[in-house]
Amino acid sequence: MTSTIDPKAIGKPVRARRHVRTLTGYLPEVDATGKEHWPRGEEEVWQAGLRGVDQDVPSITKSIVNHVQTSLARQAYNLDDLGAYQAAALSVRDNLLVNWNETQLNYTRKNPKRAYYLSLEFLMGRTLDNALLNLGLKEQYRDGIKKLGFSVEDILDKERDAALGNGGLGRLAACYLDSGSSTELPLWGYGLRYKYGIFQQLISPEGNQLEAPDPWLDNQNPWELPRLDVTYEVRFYGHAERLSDSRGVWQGGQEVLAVAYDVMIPGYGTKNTNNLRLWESKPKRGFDLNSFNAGNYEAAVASSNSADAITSLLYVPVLHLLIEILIPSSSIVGKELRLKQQYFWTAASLADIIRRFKQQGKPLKELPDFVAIQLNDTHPTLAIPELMRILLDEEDLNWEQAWSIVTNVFFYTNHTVLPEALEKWPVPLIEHVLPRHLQIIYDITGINKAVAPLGSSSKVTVERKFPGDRDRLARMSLIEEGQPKQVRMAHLAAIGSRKVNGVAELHSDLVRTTILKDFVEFEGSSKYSNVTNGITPRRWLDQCNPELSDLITKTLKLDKVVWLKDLTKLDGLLEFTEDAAFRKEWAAIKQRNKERLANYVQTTLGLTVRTDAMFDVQIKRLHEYKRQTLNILGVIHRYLTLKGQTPEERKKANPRVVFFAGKAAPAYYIAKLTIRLIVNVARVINADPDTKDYLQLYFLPDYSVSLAEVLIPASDISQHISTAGTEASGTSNMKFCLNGGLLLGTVDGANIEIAEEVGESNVFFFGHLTPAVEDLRYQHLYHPVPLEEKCPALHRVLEQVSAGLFDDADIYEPLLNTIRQNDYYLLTDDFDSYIAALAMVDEAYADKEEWTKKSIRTTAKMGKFSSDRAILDYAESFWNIEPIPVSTKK
Ligand code: NBG
Repeated sequence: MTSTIDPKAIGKPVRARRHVRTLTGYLPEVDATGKEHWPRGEEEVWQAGLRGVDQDVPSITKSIVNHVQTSLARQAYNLDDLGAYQAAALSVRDNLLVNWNETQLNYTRKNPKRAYYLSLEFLMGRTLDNALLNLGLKEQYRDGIKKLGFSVEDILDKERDAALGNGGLGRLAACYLDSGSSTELPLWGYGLRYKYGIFQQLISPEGNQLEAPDPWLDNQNPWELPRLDVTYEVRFYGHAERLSDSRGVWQGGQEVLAVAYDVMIPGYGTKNTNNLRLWESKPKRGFDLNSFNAGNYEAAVASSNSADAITSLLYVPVLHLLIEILIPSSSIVGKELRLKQQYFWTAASLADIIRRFKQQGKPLKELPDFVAIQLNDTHPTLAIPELMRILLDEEDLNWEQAWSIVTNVFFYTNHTVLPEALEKWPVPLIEHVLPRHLQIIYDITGINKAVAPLGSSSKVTVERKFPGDRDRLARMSLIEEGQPKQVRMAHLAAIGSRKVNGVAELHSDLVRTTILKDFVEFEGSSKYSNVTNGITPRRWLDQCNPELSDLITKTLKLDKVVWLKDLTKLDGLLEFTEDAAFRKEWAAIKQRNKERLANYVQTTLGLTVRTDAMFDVQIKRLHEYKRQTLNILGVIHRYLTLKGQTPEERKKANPRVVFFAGKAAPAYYIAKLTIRLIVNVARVINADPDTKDYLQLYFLPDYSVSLAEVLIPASDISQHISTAGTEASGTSNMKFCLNGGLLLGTVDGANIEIAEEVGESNVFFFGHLTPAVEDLRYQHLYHPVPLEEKCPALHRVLEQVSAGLFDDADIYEPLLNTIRQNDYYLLTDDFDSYIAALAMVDEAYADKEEWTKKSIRTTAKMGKFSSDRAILDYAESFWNIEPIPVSTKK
């Protein structure tokens, strides 16, 4: 490493980017008459060798058998379900690749503006069933697989979930990719190929959550295509020097390689098949030969270890506060790794995007006409200073040119207003890992002079617009003062983007009026808008609830493709609410889905669930703001009430089975205590002969997309009970409602818009509203009322837990104290209305016919929540891209 700079190299890339041309992006040569030339060899021979998509059962079985024979090197004698899954998957992948190739070639030919979705998480779940649906080959494969002596259900069950995400944010990204392809948009995803997905959750005999790694790639992954020739070098550490006001140079440090893996994303009812490109990190050199020769083996492999580490683990976010309190030492290492992940991924993705753009030979100032990049939360925000660095330091643009390109390319979606979840990075850490980016961040913030970027073309700065308002400047700065100083990523993302949006109406309002209020006042409100989240009805209705899908198709008398691509068609179900025969079929399907879930619980956990009771479900990440604690305390309340009744009185009760599932961040102590409480309450309740006919409780371990696919269609009622103003949107609420489950919730996130669509008489709302929350918190702090006065019912429940009714008398005190003391999430304020809402649910459920009508009305009015609508909204209002259909000829 040296600090000497060769003057000739100033302003030039330190080294030309290594790029080996990829298999995509080639166009045939044309002669003067416009006729295309076959690039090599005899065209007829090539054409005869090219395959299309298999359509008939014999071609499909032939392809599967070929893969058994050659890809797996196995035979009919020694093929098990897993082998059959792999062979079937490989044959499906062949078909996907045919469409993938055609789609990419078509994009290259038409050269449209493209959009890129940068997400650190893609929670894809299983692929095979979805690929078959989207290819329109479900029946053919079912027949073919049967002829080969296997059952399609058993084979589908062999696939492991691709669980490269924590929850809603990652699943949303997966739904958006499905919709991007289905609506034929030129949209690619960029993410990381984690070696381990979200941890596997085990529950110990005491009820503790244990975490085990999820080595999802152990049995090869047929859904990805390694592109070992698509690689980029990514630098960390080293030193940066300024060469002028805006330009600089960054050298030295560590370089690692990013290697591309492509995942095919087929559209539904179209050939369009987009790409999800996931990066894997690799050491640039396998090991350092000098150290090796010197006998220092450990140092020799050290660099290789740290390069590999970048994409090995999916990070599980937890309240920053808690990390620091609970694991002070490990947080430093963890934080640096997470920062490296974010930069590694954004740098590789940008290099790839710029390379593809430059292949067209257009000047960089046209980048915003061809490229839109969506930042999924603040995780990819480093893309903003990274693109500045490329444009300034490598491409010789001046600050105004570069900033104008950047602020027209990026779009930022915010997914939370919880202050503790807003990303901040310590300045010293960024300085250490990304020294040049820190300089650029300081330049963007105007080196404390103003918030409008240094030399910004508009020349309007906060200082000029609000002269002397120093508080405002401090609030808006990208740098938060403190020990240490921190970079506020949400501010950087907002100031560097063309549009900013929240994910539901209420949430977007809160973004505009709280966390980014100053920016709205500075830049105007038109930049700050809303796109309500959506879900793909293919996976979340047709695949997970095939019987309901068939009934809908039959009833609407429409081709399935039509309503699955235009979900507002569900509206047509409304006229059947009064049709008793239809209601009977509708209710019978719900019942069979409940039996399917009971069967799952029986086979996986060995527990017998009664299916003649109401199924009440809360499944989501464990978090205080989502208030699983409120739910379990409500269950205890119900239990105590039942216990206090005579057997005759109990007979009037509405039997209920309550399901929970969800993972807690490994370091999130309070959330883990909630799991423990649920598990131990279940143990007591399910064994109590007095009550077990009226109340059962299950915590289903290892929540996943696949588990959700079994749980959601089986629910009568689901709970979305976050403290008002805390849940940005929620997306499982949409999935339950689409499957005819009713919603019990607070006036929060997308619950509000669901109620607007389905009508308030079809949802069960309770709890305080968002504007009241701050006042209530203030009251808790400064005018606390003893719990026994404020909420005697809740007081009684807490007393019983403290007294050891569910064992572990002292264990739960820290959890109970969060309620007795600050009660930040307002359980004491909402408990009574929650219990009243549960009673209303019981009452409504007693009238089964009326309940089924509500269920039908709910499904019928879910058209708005298709992710097709959402993605088209992004495409039209933000990215300015259009559908580019591949010709429909097969
Ligand atoms: C989550 C919100 C959910 C929302 C999803 C998808 C984060 C940071 N946010 O309410 O908590 O549905 O994003 O937008 O994971």
